[in-house]
Amino acid sequence: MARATFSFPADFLWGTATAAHQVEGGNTNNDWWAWEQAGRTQSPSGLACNWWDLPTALADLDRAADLGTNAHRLSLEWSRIEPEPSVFDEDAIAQYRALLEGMHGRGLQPMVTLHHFTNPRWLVEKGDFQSDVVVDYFQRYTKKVVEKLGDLIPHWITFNEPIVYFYMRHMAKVFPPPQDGVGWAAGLRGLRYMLAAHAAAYEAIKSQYPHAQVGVAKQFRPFEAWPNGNALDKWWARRISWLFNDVWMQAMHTGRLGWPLGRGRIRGLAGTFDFVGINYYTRNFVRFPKLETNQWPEGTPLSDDAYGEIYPRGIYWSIQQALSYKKPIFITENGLPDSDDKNRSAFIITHLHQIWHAISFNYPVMGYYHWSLTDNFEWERGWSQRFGLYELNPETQERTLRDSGRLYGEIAHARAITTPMIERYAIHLVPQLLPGRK
Ligand code: IFM
Repeated sequence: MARATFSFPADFLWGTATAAHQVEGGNTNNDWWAWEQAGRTQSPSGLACNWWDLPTALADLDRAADLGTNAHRLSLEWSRIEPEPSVFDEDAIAQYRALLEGMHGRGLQPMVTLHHFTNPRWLVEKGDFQSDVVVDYFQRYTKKVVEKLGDLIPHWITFNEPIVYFYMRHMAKVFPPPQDGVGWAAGLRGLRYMLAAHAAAYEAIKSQYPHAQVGVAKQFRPFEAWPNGNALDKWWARRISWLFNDVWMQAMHTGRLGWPLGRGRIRGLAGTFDFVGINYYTRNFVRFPKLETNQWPEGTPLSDDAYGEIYPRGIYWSIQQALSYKKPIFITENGLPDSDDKNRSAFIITHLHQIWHAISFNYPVMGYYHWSLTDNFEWERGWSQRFGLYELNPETQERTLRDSGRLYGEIAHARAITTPMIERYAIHLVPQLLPGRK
């Protein structure tokens, strides 16, 4: 049988993704640091990947460029840029400028996230997303970033995974809480202020850089009723799916609040996204009346730590969900914890194959950012999960390219998945991806 090559468009962006608190280290001025010191994470972030040391960060960007990637997504740490209310740290901003220039110099197009799960401590004291003051503060922080760094940023993400943030803070209670408390009602209030803050940031960016592309990194996830579930389980799965996948997107799309956010409109919110950012990891099975089950039917392929099911078809499903917004689509995160690197190569091939399939139907998927470049600090899970294309030893700071990292590099260089790659890195996929090949 002839060799198959799954080719991607020449202008497709091949990237990796990181977030400030997960890589920088020494972020003492935000709510996570305090949470870690209180023993609420499996281990503290510590020095993380030492990215606040500029040469170390640039050396990792060299590694990203060596892989053949041409894009990188990172986030800015608000508590470094604005360490006290309305006091901006010009040195910190200059360091981010050097980092972004370093990306351009290496041929890596920046995608920059303004808020990735962390809040300055002073903002927490003011009630963070429980208080309307957050909208003005977030807009002022954004304006400062736009003024100082906007010329270097073609793609912006205002918020990372707002619904995950809501769930982890207010329902699972494993992320640092707002001072005024957690729970369903507080969480929904927080989401409304996040939507308003997103709209304010969108306006701040677009008024200075009308051609900048602005979006949200929204986690998408299929929720299905447990196999053999009854009608109530199926109804419940649809409700959870609506809450997780649609509520935020619909609000941003229409500017109107629907169940369960409330009623009415948020001024300036409608249509405030130029692309859909999809973070995709896994699928869940649910049973009424639980919000999420960390259980899977017998035989389900799982990643380390039962972080989630390995379900490549779900990325295709997510792309289909995003299509209804009629905007370009970026896969802003996708990856898995796999410390022995036993599943990551097949994971990368099968997920990219699903994206290739979507592109072959002219679905507008413009780029893919693998989570993550190196192992990093994984929030409440500390250092227990390893998502890196590069293995990182947090004690010695030594980096080692994993086989799956080598594969991702070969794919990014070739702009394609080829038959020899499949045979070399994940031979068991041959019958599925190359039927008929001996
Ligand atoms: O590390 C996180 C990231 O911060 C948000 N999306 C999921 C990743 C893996 O857990």
